[in-house]
Amino acid sequence: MYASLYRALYRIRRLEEETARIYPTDRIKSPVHLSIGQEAVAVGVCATLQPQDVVFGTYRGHALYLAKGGSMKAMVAEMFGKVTGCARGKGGSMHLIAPEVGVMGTSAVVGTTIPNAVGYAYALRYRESDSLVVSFFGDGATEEGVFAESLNFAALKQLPILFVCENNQYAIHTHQARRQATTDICARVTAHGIPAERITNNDVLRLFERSQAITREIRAGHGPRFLEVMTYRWFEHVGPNKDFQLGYRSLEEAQPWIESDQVVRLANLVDRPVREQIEREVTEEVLDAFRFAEASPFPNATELDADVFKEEAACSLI
Ligand SMILES: Cc1ncc(C[n+]2csc(CCOP(=O)(O)OP(=O)(O)O)c2C)c(N)n1
Ligand SMILES: [Mg+2]
Repeated sequence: MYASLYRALYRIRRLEEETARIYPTDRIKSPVHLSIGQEAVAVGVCATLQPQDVVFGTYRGHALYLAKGGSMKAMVAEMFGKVTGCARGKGGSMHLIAPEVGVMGTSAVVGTTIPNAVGYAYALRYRESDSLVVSFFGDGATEEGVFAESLNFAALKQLPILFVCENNQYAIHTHQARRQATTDICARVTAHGIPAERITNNDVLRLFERSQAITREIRAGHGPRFLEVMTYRWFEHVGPNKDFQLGYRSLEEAQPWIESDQVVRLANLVDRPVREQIEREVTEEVLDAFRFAEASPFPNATELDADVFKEEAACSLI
């Protein structure tokens, strides 16, 4: 298990490091919100999901898309704006989607995929499916009105959904304590009748263990659950650089998170030959994905208004 968790973490880290390296060349045509430092959240939860389970996420979605099984080639091509991208080059990094593996959508508009996820969970309940939905969002999204509405409805209908708040403590440059009158997000959630718990330290193994137990309960029909995972973004809010010189946060604050890097932690739990093989394979996969994106064509101009509106609901996964 350590080897598979390490591979999942390392894939995301290497992909995003390469993204940061390439970004200044302007071959990537969309903004990028890196998740370096936060990989454990998507990996720890997704490792406990079944293929037919679905996830919804945010513009900081590289980690989630990859952890749930999205194609790396299609993701990099999407960032390059190429027709081989997962949204045929129209969505960019902030709108990754791979319904074939249960990545139902990520969005730039804060909080908007939370009610989408609840709606999907309602459909699952209606169809008596034993799949479940996981809704990932940031601490900032918990300030959106639709967050409270979604919790209420999910609790009322006892829907098969796990809410995962990736609490990196910042919404762009503003700390949670300067935005929220009560920063205890779990307390606000339990007030809606949903059991909630906090993982305080980005611990991928603890998260895996808790997510396994919690998803089992959801699948058994016990209704929605909530996990708040404390984590930390190492890079700037958007873009390929570090931003500790800006003054809204300090390198000292980041240091404990960097020292407890879950990628390094898992690397140390895997035998050296296995680790080296994983690193070789992943590095080749990452370089291959960038070569694929580079070699792919841009969409034809005739595609401009294709796939932007669909009359029938896509329910093939339900
Ligand atoms: C509805 C809406 N309001 C404001 C914004 C501007 N905005 C973009 S990212 C962001 C911060 C969100 O922070 P959080 O949810 O904690 O996610 P993180 O970036 O930390 O992953 C804001 C306010 C937006 N995109 N959508
Ligand atoms: Mg945040």
